[in-house]
Amino acid sequence: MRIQLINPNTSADMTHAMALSAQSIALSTTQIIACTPEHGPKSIECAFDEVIASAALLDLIEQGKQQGVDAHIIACFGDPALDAARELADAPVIGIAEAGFQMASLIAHCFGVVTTLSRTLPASEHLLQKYGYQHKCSGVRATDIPVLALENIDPAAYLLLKTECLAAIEQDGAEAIVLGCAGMSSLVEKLSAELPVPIIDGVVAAVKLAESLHQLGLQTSKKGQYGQRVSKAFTGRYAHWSL
Ligand code: 2AL
Repeated sequence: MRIQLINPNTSADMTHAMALSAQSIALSTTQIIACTPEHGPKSIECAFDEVIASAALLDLIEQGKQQGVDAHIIACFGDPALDAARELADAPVIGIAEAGFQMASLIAHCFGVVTTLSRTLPASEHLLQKYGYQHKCSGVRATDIPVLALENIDPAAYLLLKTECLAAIEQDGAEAIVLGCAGMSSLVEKLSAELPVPIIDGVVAAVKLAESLHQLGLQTSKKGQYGQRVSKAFTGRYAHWSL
């Protein structure tokens, strides 16, 4: 099986780190094809970043489709352009936030989310609402650690992250924690060893969901919302999307 793992921000170091996590958990028969867009923000931390990153992300989905990959993963916790990517792709497209919520809800009565900047809290809350997981979520907490500071995280920032996870468990009643950034993928083992509840990284959750869907022969439904996009002309720099 070939899984296209897309980091929608332009930080190649972050792509490399999440690819290592993904490959370490994948079946030996699964190949992870990690990609980074050429154009866009170095990290995705607000709605503006997300919209700008989405165009390049969709180009990568199309590239993966041309290469015949068996699944696409959008490895950013805002699940940017997930619905649009599903319109484009035939193979399953999995967002790491939805994957994290799904896995957490199977092993815990309620889960907490611990994410990066406070300003991303409403975005995470909107996703929980959109996917129907609000009733399973004990709360979303921010660490105010910028996404790029997660690479080579310093001890003070790590302590902050662990402290918010503990607060989610002790104060909010979280029975599992979903990590709210793809950049936290490399920290899941250490956090799991140090905290008393399951810690879920959306990147590896997405890999395992992709493998399951592939083994079951399940593809994106092309009836209704994720059907072929509406055919029309696109102009200017988006002319390549004309259908
Ligand atoms: C993210 C993420 O996963 N990648 C990125 O650039 N920003 N998420 C976040 N909560 O800031």
